[in-house]
Formats: sequence, structure tokens, C-alpha cells
Amino acid sequence: MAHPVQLGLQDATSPIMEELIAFHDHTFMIVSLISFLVLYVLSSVLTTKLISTNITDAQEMETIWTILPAIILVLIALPSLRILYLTDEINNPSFTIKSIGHQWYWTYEYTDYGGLIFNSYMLPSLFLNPGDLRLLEVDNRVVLPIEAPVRMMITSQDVLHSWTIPTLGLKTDAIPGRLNQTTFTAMRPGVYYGQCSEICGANHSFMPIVAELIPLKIFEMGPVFTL
Ligand SMILES: [Cu+2]
Repeated sequence: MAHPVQLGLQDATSPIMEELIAFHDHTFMIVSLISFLVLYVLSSVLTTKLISTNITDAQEMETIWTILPAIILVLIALPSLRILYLTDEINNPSFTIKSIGHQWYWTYEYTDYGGLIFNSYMLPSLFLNPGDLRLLEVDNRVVLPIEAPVRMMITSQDVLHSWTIPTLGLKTDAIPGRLNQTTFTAMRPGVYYGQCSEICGANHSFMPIVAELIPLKIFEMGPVFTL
């Protein structure tokens, strides 16, 4: 999870998130360079007398400052599209887990494991143990395997929700009447937190997502109930 006053993105746990972070850094570098250049030009215009009132046109310069931004936009668009299509790739998943959004909790269905179904509610502050994260802990975590491609089927039973785990690079809308799918391959075991990312009603802030990623061997032993 993010630590207090964190500015950047959370550490990646899946290859897709690594790509997204690299793309963020790439774009951020371009934006910073442009910002500093514009700031420098503005400050020199304001503080120096390097202005000619006789020049009315400068074809060469105008050609350059039209083509250069176009090239920069292409340099941003191409890697962006590449990641967009990578995130859509389904990659022959080994497991399918269904997540259903409700006002205001999530239901998980393990269809590959005899139809195991359970609800995942946020833990009220009164029930928290020392060290627990307020407004983020749930009573039943969704347990997922690492180092195996997993498919999440995401839908909703009432209003729009969004199933999100930032460290896995996942954010998929839960839409009533539709079944969205997304895949990920987690690389590290651990407990990862997310929150519903669609303004879904009064208790929108109180339907967190907690994924417990465990090694495949332990996952394959069958349902492991954790708290
Ligand atoms: Cu929601």
C-alpha cells in the first residue's frame, strides 16, 4: 500500500504495473523538460530586452515548433498504445475468479474450486487489531496465487463500482448487466490493498479490496481461510 504523503506510484507487483511505471516516468520526463523550457523562455522574455519588434514572421522557426510537438506526441502515444493493448491481453489464464460489487461490499466466487463464494466487508474500526489499517482491512480477503496468470471477472449487482489494486496495475469497472474481464500475473507474495474507484454511493469509501497473494503451491492446497 501507499505510505503517508507518498508522491509517486506504489511499487509494482505485476509486469503490467512495471510497464505503467516506466511509461509514467517517460511521460513525466517529457512534461518536465517542456515545463522548464517554457518557464525559461517566459522568464527571459520578462527579464531581458531580447525582443525584436521588426520581425513579423519566421517561417523556419514556425515549422520547427509545429513539427517538434507532433513528434513528441507520437513518442508519447506509441508506448501508451502498446501498454493499452498489453493490458487487454488475456494470456491463457490458469484460474478464474469472479468479483461482484455491491453497495457496499465485494463478493468473490472461486468457480474453479467448487463454487466457493464469500463476501468481503470492511472491518469497522472497533474490530481492528493493533497494526491494522483503518478503512482498508476487510473481514475476508481475496486469496490469489502468484506466478500464475489469473483472470478476474468483474461485475456488479447494483450500481457502478470499480475493482482496483494499484500495485497490480488493475482497475476494472464493475458494471451491472455486464461482465468485464482482466488478467494479471503477480510476481511477489504479500497483502495488497485497493479501494472501489467508482463513486458508487454513500459508503463508496468503505468497500476496500484486500488481496492476499500466496505462492501457487499453497494456493493449490485448496481454500485457505485467513483473517
Ligand atoms: Cu463501489
